[in-house]
Amino acid sequence: MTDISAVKDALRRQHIETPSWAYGNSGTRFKVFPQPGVPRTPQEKIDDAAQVHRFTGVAPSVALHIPWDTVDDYAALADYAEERGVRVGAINSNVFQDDDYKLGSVTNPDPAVRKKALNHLLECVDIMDATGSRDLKLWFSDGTNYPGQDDIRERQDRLFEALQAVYERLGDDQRMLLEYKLFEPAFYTTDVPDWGTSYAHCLKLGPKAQVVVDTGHHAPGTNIEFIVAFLLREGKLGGFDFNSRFYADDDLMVGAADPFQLYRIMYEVVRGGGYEPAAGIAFMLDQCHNIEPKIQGQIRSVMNVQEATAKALLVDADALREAQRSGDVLAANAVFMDAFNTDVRPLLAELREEMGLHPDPVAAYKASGYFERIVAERVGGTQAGWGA
Ligand code: LRH
Ligand code: MN
Ligand code: MN
Repeated sequence: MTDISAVKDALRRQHIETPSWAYGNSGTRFKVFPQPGVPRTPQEKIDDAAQVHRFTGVAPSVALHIPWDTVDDYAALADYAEERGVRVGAINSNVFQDDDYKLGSVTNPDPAVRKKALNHLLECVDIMDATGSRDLKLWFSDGTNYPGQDDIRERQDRLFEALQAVYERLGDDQRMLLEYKLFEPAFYTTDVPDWGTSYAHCLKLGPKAQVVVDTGHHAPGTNIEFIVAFLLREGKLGGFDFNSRFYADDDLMVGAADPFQLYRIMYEVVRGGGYEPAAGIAFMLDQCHNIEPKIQGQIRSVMNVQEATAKALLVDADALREAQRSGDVLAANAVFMDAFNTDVRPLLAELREEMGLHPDPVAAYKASGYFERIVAERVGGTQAGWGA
C-alpha cells in the first residue's frame, strides 16, 4: 500500500522550471505566428513565469537563454525575479545563431571561431555568478552535413578542449549540463548526438559535469526511461528538458504526445532516488507554444508533469518487487499499470487546495484577467529567438 500523505508531501515540494523562451513568439522555419501580449523584455518573461508559479505552486524558477535574455545587470534581474516570487534557474548558452558558427562553434575548424564560442560559454558562467544559478546548460548545434566535410575525431578533441575550459571556470556549487541531440541542424554528423557521447565527456570532466536528457532529442522508438535509469544509477543524470515529440524535435507540450512514456520516465526517476532533492536533478521544460496561448500552455505542461509524477509515486513498490522477485510477469505489469491508470486529478486538486491554490490552475489563470491585461499593455512583443 502506498502512503498517500507521503505522496502528497513529495508532490508539494515538486520543482519544475519553466523556460523564458516559451513565453515569447515562436514558430517553425516556415512561419512564426505572433501572439498578442507576448513579453517584450526578459523582465516581462519573468512576470509570465511568475504567473505559472502563482497558479501551480510548483514552478518557482525560470531558465534564461543568452543572448535572448541579455540585460545590463543580471544581479538586478535575479532580484526582479525574487520580488515576483520566482528565481532565475539554469543559464542556457547559445552558440548556434551567429554567422561565424556556420561550420560549428566549439568544434569549428577555425581556432578564432572556437575562441569566440568559448568566450560566450565563459560569459554564461559570469552570468551564473551574478544570478546565483547552479546550472549551465550546454547544447551545441555543431556537426557536419556531408561525409568528409571535417574530421570527426578532431571535432571531438576540440569539443573536449572547450568543455574542459568551462569546467575549470565553474564555481564549487555550479554544474554544467551537457545536452545531446540526434540531429538538426546538422544532418550528417552531430558532435554530441547521444547520451553516450555526452556521458563519456562528462565522465572525463568530473563530478560537476552531468548529462541532460531532452525528451525530444532521440530517434523514434528510443527507450528514454532506460537512459534515465542508467544515468541515474551512474550518478550522471543532471536534469531534463521536457517536451513532447511526434516526429523530431517538435517541442510540444510535455505529456501531450505520450503520457505513458512520461510516466515511465518519472517512475525511473522515483525508483532511482532522482526525485529526492539531494539528487539535484533539474526538471526543466523546453517547449515552444507556436499556436496555443503560452502561459496556459506552460501551466498545462506543469500539470502534465505533476500528473505523471503523482502516478509514479503511487506505484505500490512492495507489490511490484514481490511480483518481480517471484517472476510473475503479469502481476508486475498489472501493478505498474494500476498506478498509471489511476486518475490522480482529484488528488492533485486536493493538494492544491491544501497549498492555498485554486484546484484548477487553468481556470484560475483565465479568471485572473492577467491575459487581458498583458494584451492591452504589451505592444510589439519579441520572438523567442528563432529566426529573430
Ligand atoms: C536544442 C534545444 C536546446 C536549446 C533549446 C532552445 O534543440 O533543445 O536545449 O537551448 O532547444
Ligand atoms: Mn533542449
Ligand atoms: Mn531541442
